[in-house]
Amino acid sequence: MTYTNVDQVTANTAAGLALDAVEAAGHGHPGTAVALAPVAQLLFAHHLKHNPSNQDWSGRDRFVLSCGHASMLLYAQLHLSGYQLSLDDLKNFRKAESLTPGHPEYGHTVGVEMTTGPLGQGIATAVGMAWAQLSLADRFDPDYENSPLKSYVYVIASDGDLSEGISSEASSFAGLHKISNLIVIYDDNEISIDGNAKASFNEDIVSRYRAYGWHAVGVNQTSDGKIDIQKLDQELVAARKSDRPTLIALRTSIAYPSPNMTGMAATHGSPMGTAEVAATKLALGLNPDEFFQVPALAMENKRQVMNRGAELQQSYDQEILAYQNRQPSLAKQFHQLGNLDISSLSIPVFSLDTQIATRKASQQVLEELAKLPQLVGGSADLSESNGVAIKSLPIYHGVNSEFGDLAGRRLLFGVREHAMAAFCNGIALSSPLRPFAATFLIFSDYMKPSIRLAALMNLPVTFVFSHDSIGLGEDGPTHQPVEQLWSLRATPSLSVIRPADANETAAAWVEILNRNQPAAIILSRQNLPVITENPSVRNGAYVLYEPKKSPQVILIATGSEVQLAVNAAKELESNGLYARVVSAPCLEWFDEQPREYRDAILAGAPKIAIEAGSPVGWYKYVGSDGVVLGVNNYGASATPKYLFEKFGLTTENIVQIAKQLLD
Ligand SMILES: Cc1ncc(C[n+]2csc(CCOP(=O)(O)OP(=O)(O)O)c2C)c(N)n1
Repeated sequence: MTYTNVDQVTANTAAGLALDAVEAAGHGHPGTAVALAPVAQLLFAHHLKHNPSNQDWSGRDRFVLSCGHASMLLYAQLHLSGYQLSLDDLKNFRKAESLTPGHPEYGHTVGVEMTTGPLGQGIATAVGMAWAQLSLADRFDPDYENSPLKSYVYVIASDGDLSEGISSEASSFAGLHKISNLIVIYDDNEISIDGNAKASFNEDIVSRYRAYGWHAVGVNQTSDGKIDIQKLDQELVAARKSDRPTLIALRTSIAYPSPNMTGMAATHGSPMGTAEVAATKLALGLNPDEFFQVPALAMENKRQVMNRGAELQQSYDQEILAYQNRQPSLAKQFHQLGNLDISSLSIPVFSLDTQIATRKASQQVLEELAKLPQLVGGSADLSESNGVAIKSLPIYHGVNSEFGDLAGRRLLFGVREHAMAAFCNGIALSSPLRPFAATFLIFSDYMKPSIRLAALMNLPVTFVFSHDSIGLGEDGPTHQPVEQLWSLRATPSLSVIRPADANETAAAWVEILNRNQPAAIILSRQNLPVITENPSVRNGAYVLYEPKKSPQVILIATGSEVQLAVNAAKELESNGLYARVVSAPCLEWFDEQPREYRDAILAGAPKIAIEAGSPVGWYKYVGSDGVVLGVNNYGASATPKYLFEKFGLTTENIVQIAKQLLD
């Protein structure tokens, strides 16, 4: 048993800090932070491989607090483990500009490995994190079982996390692939906001996880209602030896050891009040009259955890040296993963006037990009359709699979869009790999919460969405995206790129890789003529067709509608009317350009925007006197030709509207 008196006092101190911080803020979530303080202490002091003096140590284990509302659990633990998070930071819990916001924020607070709060995201993202670590060990160290490249991912998840559908998708995937370096502690406290969680969520979690193929065990409380820390400690050791992911269903009581409020849902999301806080502090062996107290033994914990961290990193450094001697060539490749270099690739160039769907062009580009060792990803059971059945990217089949390849880089996600997106976030969070996640654009809605988190954390995940409009045809309105483009464009920090043709598609991929930011590339199902050469996609929008005389009207279009705009401009010109065509593959990149550039392209003439999707956001570009040709309703099961005509997305209609506008 490793849990000492120092641990006990530190855990009690952490619980006291959580109580005081929530009380000082006047709001927050004390119950779980108080109850699970011993669990966090056990992890941070004895199980996690981490070094508080070097939070960026690439060999560290990851800890994900999936139930992000219990943020004080993490903040208190980080402080008491010696991370750069001061007592004053804890005193500013939930205050503006503090390092201790309501929910943990990645990139904002030292030691926070991902932004959590939307329940279920943490556990699903952790599956991707764990896979990335396993996969790197698989690929770059033949002795992967004992490789220093393999680290563990620990998660604390709540009833809410496991109720969310995404946890099922992700856990099923983790079980299938025996992602054995993933260890989830499920806080089985039977409480959620509406009261007893069993009233809404009553399945046998251990059986459920065993059915997924996990190593799943239950740990009961001790007879006096405490968390059985000794048993948990043993189960964590066993988990690391398991050849499967592990779930430990840990029986706890929310707010324990509060004398009057233990087990009460009221402690989930509200301060417990001064009297109960004082009583709970007494039960914790703390001075009820002292706030934010850190006894000497808790300071001793800080020293011990920091020393342990330094030693762990030292021995890791030696293991890495031994690995470099053992596998000099692989080690060199491994270390170079941090430098993404596309300069030696020959990105395909497509000849004018050939016909190719942008999803197919994208696949040709990806065949070349697969030479980048960083490229990993896959589709939610639509690999061929999405253009990501990349022949040069071997499929990952996992450990002990009858199918073989362990070092593969293309994942068959099955029909699990939401988990796929979170999984890719996890890869981007925990490794230098560059993940992509593919499906039909319409099903981006199934992934939206994870796309939002990718954008919020500014992760370089690329979402590949094919079948971009009514142009997909007979599959009908359930499959025809309408509002999805503007929904994605309304997501801050996400670049949405809808290329007009194959060459714009190639240029888009190059720009996506160079930018290292979240992006969605939107691709056509149907063939499109190649109409651009060397397009300025990186500027977001550019003049594709300039009439002989000063333009009287400006046509802005994206994707499959750009060809219609070009044809319309040519026809107008033959009628003595002059139209410029602006291809606008990425409005976010265009908005970043200097004002002079944007004005040079769009100012000075009335504008018509043409896009086979909802018109809502286009008025920003065409102004109130401009016209938007879009799709104002759901499509229908019919040929693309019929549908484009039905919605007025034709050369003839553009010509007519332009004439009306000029009249
Ligand atoms: C996706 C999502 N839905 C709803 C919420 C609001 N919410 C926060 S915590 C919670 C449930 C609390 O129960 P549990 O997960 O068991 O946490 P505990 O009370 O044990 O801390 C809910 C519904 C959320 N954060 N995320």
